[in-house]
Amino acid sequence: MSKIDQPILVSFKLCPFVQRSVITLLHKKIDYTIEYIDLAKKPEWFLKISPLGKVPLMRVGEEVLFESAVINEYLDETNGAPLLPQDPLLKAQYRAWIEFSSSLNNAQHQLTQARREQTFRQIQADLAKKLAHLEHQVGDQGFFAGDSFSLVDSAFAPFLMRSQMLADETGEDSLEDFKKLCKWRDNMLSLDEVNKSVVDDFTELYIESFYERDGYLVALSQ
Ligand SMILES: N[C@@H](CCC(=O)N[C@@H](CS)C(=O)NCC(=O)O)C(=O)O
Repeated sequence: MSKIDQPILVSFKLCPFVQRSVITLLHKKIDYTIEYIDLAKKPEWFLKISPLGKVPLMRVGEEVLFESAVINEYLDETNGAPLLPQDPLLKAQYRAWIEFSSSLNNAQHQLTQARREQTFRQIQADLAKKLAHLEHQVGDQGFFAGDSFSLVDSAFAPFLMRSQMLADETGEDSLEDFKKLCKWRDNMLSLDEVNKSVVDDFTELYIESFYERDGYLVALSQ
């Protein structure tokens, strides 16, 4: 594929939604170009083509795609073996869990931003309820379902990766009561497409982002 035909992923280094698309691109061995922007200073050209002003955004020739779940389905449908089931009911359920994963990304982000202990603990308790639903749903072989990778795995892997980093940094692991989720996380973190889906200094950047915020997590880390 010539460089001109490659999809261009417009990105932000810390964004878990961007990371989902990178995982899918890597898993499917699709050549792509990545272009980072500063979300605090969104460039004019980006604002012109991004209806929500959010990343990821994917340029395919003259066309623009937005929303990570949609980008991932496009990548899936146009490259290799499908990562969603064919059965309409099962496929709808997978899509529902992909949507659910977004709420975990948001809760995790709020955890890193909470300033007061009370707010932090409330977000943590809400997150634990969501994780209990997920534990009930997820398979026991290190993938969302069965023994193979699906778009649900790319959707959750960024959350799982960050949960490990937060546990390492603070000593509090939001997944500790959930055996299958821990197994899923371990397996996701052993995959090349997951490990290579972030920049080399991602851990430092991620940890730095919540130290900059100086929220309750910082107190926990000390
Ligand atoms: N539902 C969107 C969420 C994307 C999203 O929230 N991206 C964040 C960065 S992680 C963003 O671009 N925020 C910029 C803003 O809201 O101004 C998706 O799945 O692509």
